[in-house]
Amino acid sequence: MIRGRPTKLCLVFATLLGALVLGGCEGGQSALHPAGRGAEDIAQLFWWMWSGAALIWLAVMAIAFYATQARPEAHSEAGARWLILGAGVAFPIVLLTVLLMYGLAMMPGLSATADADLRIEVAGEQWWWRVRYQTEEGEAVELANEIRLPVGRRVVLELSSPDVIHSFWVPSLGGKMDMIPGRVNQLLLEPTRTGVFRGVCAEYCGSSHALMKFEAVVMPVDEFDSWLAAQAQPAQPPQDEAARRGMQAFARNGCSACHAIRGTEADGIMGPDLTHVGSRLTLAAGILGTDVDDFTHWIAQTHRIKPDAYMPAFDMLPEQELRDMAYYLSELE
Ligand code: HEC
Ligand SMILES: [Cu+2]
Repeated sequence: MIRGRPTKLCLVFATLLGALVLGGCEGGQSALHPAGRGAEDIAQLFWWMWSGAALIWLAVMAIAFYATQARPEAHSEAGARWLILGAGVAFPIVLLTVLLMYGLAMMPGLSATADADLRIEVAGEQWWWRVRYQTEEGEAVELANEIRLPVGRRVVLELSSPDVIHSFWVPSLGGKMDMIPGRVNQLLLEPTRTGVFRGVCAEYCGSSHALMKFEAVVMPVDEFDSWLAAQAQPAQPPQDEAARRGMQAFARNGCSACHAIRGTEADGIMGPDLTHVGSRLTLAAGILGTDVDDFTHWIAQTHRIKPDAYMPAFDMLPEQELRDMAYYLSELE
């Protein structure tokens, strides 16, 4: 009676913990809800390993129960030796070899990057993602913190970094790959369904490492093509007086030293390309939305939002000037 209670408590606790942990796996950032070929393979490997571990755990518990409760008297030494040799040496060797083979056999498929339908360069910056598409006309389209992919196509990401090591990971779409200065690592993604999936930096890269996310948007092929064609266009000129004031303030305050807006004088390369920044899903690498308030907030409170970001905060500017710039940028769709 008394023996039973802690076991029951443990069970309840384990179930609750399990529910909590698995509950965190819902949504667009889950390796257990794969939306890409690589992620499917990896999830399958995970479930094999999980089920195997669960079975072995149950067997060990059963043997322990048998030896301590069901037949607590002394067991023969010969029997114990066989158990150790069989279950402790032979069984793990066989099982781990099988698992290793299974895992190794999976690797060529995950890293076959030769025949890609599309190549996208992605650089890990401190603390955002520079994304570059090479269009057929030869002009590069650059954007930030958003990677759009056509569903069902083999896309190879060419991953690099100008300074420190980052790690690129969209759990729902595929495996994780480091971005290492001086190298280009290739990662194959083959999305199998449309949707918006969350990506993160999975390697500590400095103070704002945790504020470095992005959206991977998987679209139907024709929608993807028209999206890319729209992104290749230069920025639309200001449509009204407030936007014109915003554009002038942008030039006057030196924003163009770091930011490019194709079709205008702004051609800085240190920060994100802002040509179509108003069309993006997030600002500042998944931290803010993209309405006028978000832009104003970012431009004035840069370091409150993202400590140590390589952009000066402009909180000394008059409110109206900030809002004009914010409005101008939010209209760049
Ligand atoms: C010294 C270079 C520098 C200057 C000057 C600068 N920025 Fe930035 N800006 C950056 C960097 C770097 C980032 C990326 C920060 C991050 O997310 O970590 C950034 C991000 C942004 C973003 C978010 C873009 C995105 O896609 O997430 C906006 C909007 C922006 N800057 C507007 C401005 C405006 C407006 C000015 C002028 C008032 C300005 N910046 C001046 C370097 C600069
Ligand atoms: Cu990083």
